[in-house]
Amino acid sequence: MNNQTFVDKERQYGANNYKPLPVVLTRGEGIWAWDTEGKKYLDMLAGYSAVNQGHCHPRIVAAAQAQINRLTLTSRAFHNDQLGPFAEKLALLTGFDRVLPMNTGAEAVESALKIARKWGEKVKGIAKDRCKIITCANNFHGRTIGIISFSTVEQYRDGFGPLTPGFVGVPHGDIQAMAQAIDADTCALLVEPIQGEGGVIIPPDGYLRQLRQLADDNNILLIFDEIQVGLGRTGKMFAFEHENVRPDVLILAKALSGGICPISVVLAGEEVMGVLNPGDHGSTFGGNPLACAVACAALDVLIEEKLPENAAVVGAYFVEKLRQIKSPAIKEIRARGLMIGVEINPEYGNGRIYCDRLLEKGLLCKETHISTIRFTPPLIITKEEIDWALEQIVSVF
Ligand code: PXG
Repeated sequence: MNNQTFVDKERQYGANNYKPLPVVLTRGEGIWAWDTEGKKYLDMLAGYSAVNQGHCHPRIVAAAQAQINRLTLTSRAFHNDQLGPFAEKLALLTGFDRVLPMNTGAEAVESALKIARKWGEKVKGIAKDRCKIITCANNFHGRTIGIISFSTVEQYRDGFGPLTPGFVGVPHGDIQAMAQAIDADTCALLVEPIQGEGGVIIPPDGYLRQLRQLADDNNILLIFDEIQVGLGRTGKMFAFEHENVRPDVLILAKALSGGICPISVVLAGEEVMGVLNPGDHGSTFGGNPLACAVACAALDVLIEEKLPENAAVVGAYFVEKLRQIKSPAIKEIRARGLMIGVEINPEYGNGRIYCDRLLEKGLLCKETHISTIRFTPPLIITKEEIDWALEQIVSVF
């Protein structure tokens, strides 16, 4: 069967909630992926940063294979011998006391919101059903009804009401607006340290530190969603390290499994996670031994292969070369590590047109918010491979 056969089957039988580029992938290895007709592509999207370790990393695959032959799911009705060691590894890596395992990013965000509200009521003493959480305009935290209730993208909300109350939005990067939105019922601030899906939007220097201060001054939890920017992407293991601050609650997903299976976590200190008691929250697949074994290997690869460090070095090189491209089509380049956004000048077409051309040249890219192309390859990429990608990018621009 050729590419078109698979496209047609998806169109006929699948829900129509995506508009993929016309490529059908069948195999991946490292930074490369192949379509069903044998054409090879450099993956510049890396599963929206889920594949930071590269496709089918041999060490993570081996961990998955070993575990899949032994035990895959126990439910949390019983203990398993993978969850404890995984939680320990992550707690030691991040410095948080406790780990709540879930599956998708959106589930972990929902879980963090629940924890923050319960902390607000039971610890801070906010009246029942009064807790308020402040979020940022242009955010992306997932697709559940709770989360779309504070999205500022009309399409994500339209038709899905009634939406959930209890959220207040302020512009991302505007500390004054954040300060003004706080009142006695505020239990948490939910922020992406860099907005990914929002178009690689980097807040002003000092913003994260100012958020920390605001949260401390007002007895409010600071929650960072590092689902997309965490785990090495920005040149540090976590994006908050760029400003030497720590959130009270950290949410991770995507690259936690290197793209092999869904696994997400909420991390917090004892006094915050301590609000959860048996029966308060859960998930059939959350903390399953297969995902935990995979995540342990995926974390080992990030650390031992020094992928955050590589993202810093190769990312700086990539951006320097991108900035040398003299094209009126490029409006702005925003980047940190290997989290790179190239905004297209609207007079020169939308991002999709460029992604279609880059696809022909062998680069898998996806636009976000119409005008921004993300270059977020696996963090294992080398300068030589970047040079090849640059030749293709230059020829398109
Ligand atoms: N937070 C951030 C910062 C994200 O980038 C999520 C939460 C939600 O994760 P899950 O695992 O529930 O998708 C994301 C996801 C898509 C898509 O196709 C998702 C993301 C980016 C681009 C496309 O739904 N990010």
